[in-house]
Amino acid sequence: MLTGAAGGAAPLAADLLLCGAALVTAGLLWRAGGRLSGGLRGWRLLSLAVVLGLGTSLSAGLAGTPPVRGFDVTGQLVQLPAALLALVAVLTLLSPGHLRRGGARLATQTALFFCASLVLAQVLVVGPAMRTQSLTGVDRVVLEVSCLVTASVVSAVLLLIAASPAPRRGAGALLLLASATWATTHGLAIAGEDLPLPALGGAAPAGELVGLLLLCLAALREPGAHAEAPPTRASARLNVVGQLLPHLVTVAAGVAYLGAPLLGADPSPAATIALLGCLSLTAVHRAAAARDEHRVAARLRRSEAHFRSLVRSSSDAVLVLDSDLRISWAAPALEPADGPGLRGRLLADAVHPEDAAEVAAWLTGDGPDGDVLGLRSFRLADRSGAWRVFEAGVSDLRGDADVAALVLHCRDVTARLDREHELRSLAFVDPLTGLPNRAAQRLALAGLLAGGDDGPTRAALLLIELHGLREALDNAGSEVAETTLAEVARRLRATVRGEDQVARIGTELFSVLAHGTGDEHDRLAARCLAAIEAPITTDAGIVDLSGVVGLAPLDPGLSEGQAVDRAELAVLDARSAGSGSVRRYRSELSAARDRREHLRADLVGARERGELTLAWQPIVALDDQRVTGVEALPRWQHPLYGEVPPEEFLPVAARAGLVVDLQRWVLHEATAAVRALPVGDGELKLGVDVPAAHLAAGTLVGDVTAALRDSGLPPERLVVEIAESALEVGALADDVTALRLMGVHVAVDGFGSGRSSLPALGRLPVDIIKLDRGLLSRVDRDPYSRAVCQAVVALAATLGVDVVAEGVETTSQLTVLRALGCGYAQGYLLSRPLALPGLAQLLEADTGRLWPGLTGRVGAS
Ligand code: G
Ligand code: MN
Repeated sequence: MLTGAAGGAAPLAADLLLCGAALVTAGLLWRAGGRLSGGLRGWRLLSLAVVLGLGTSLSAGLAGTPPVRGFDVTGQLVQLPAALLALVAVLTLLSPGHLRRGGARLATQTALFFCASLVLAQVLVVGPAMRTQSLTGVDRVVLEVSCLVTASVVSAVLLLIAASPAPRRGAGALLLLASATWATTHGLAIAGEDLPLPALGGAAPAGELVGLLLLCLAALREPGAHAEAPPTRASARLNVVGQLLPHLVTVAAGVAYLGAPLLGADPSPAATIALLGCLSLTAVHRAAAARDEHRVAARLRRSEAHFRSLVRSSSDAVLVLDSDLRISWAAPALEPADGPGLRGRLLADAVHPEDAAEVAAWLTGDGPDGDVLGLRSFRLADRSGAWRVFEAGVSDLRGDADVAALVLHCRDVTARLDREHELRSLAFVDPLTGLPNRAAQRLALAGLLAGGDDGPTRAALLLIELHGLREALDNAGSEVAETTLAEVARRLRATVRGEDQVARIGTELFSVLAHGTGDEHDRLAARCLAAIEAPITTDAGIVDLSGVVGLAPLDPGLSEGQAVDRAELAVLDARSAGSGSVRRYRSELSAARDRREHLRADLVGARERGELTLAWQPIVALDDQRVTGVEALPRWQHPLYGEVPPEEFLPVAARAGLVVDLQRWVLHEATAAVRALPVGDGELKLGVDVPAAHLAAGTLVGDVTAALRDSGLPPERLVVEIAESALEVGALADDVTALRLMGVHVAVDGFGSGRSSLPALGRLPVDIIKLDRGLLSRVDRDPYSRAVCQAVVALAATLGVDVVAEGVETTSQLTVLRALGCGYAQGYLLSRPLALPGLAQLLEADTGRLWPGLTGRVGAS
């Protein structure tokens, strides 16, 4: 390893440098070995080999071996152990798995390299050495062995490139360079004698140094634990170089062998044998390679067949398109049985003509970057020529050099679309009756309206509301109700014309889209009612239904929503007219509804805007003709509609949730006003209506208390007037009792207007009865009314309850009431509701007396 040159300062420096370099190299190699996990310790053996080479060279140098240029048997011998150790080290680095996989090809390739190296060694080193130094005996043997070992080391290193994990090939290549440098330096040292090169003296240490440097680099390139990383482009290239090298070296060997005679040297027999070995190994290598290629080709064919059969059997049919969007391959599932196949056709020509443009646009890239993206559907003809719908996704493999195609993965979705269509049609059917449902009715209606005016025959929308179904359900159960509904559907269907649509659009609501002229619709509506009202026989007995019909002609220009709205208004109108009614839509219905809606909107803030006032109607005691009480009546002066009566706006307020607010205002305003009235003995009572909605809100007691507290009006002067129907609600009795305990009087308002019964009178928690206007209207002419009034008055007297007659309009009514013994009266005959100043004036005039004869005088004065 060392130059072995002793004496002189320069060679000593070179030796020292080499020693240092060898030690550093050994250290790096040792460290590289440490990075390997497991048993592989090749790098450490290599490190030992370097140290061993250095040691033997040093000891040989110290022993005083003369510095000989040319073959030095001792020098060769001392280096042999280190070289053998290096061989073992490199072999240890090889991966057995890769060696096995390399098979015969790797073996012959390595043997070829070995033989070619031997030829080169024979021709370039042994030949000249023999010629110039005429070596014999032991020297010759040592030289040959030395050549063999060197060739073995270099061949083993070549194996390291060909048969080790990809990441280690880089280190292997550097190792190969190092070993080649070492072998060349070695060869030059032996054969150099013969060469006329003066610079050779310095070449040996330089070569050694370069070799060590390459070893260092190889140690640094050792990938350690990352040896299993996937191959890179560089490692693949090294693999090719590794396979080519044996052949290149063989060529070099052949050239050297043939060129030697030209230089006047005969190749040795050993060289000839080695060259023949090379030639035969080349043949063997070719055979091994051919066998491998055959095996690979067969495997490729098998896997291709495997994937082809997978594609064939997959339900996802594949189309492969070339760059012109021409079909270069189509899965058999897509190919029609006869006619022109798909292959070779443009996809846009093969699909349904209506889909062609979209497909072409898609495949020419409508993605953001001109990419072909997403799913598209198109139709392709099947074997029988029928169009089937395919949903296709695309893989753009045009950038992949091996494929260079667009691959469409198509799925036949025809069956799914059929199913969806079926489902969609289910969504338009009422499952119970089989009639079209609301959605279908809307569609048909929209269709009719879009059809425009068809002259004198104009369609109409009939809404038919069933009455009595709920009772049937409660009495006989859902099965009977369902049978009944199905029967109604059948009858209605049989009643209308063929082109008319009967639909069930609600639980108890049917609709008919009827064609025909004006009064035909009315007759149809009557026939529908008759069909419903005919008794329906079920398992549970006979079901009697009735109903109402709302009818809205489909005037031109109506929207679908407006038509339905009109028919609904007509139904409401028919409903209020009672079962068995048919009502046509009239514009007044819309006007009334619009008015309700306007009132509802305008009621908010009406009080703040000062539109609400109170009117006061006196109540007169019939015995002394004095005003003993007054009823405060809310009035709404609407800016557009004028005076709106409470009968109209109270229900609106109830629906808008404004009742409590309104009532609080009435209570406060009325109590304060009455408190301020200049009434001498303060006997005047104040009546205030309390609607059912206020009672239901549960705030009545609190509201009354607050009003009395704020105004200072004594509770006994307040009369809360509650409708008879509201009083009967048991849950509210507590509030009424509480009011009476406070001292507030409670009156039943409008007694005798509805379902009043005399026996109930005793149970109502009241101290005043206000006889209804309706009952009084005929009291002077109808003995029956008079008898009822008489009975009420008599009963009230027994119970200790006062009776006020409401709505007294004639003197004869008044006369009768007096005769019956009724205590109090209120009505237009005595006084219309007055504004507060009018009331105050009335109370002052005639010392509070009010009578028909006097009224004239009040008005006159
Ligand atoms: O039952 P109630 O107290 O709510 O009745 C009061 C309503 O009756 C008030 O709106 C009032 O204008 C009205 N009214 C009062 N006296 C008469 C009358 O003599 N004839 C008619 N038709 N209505 C009256
Ligand atoms: Mn009243």
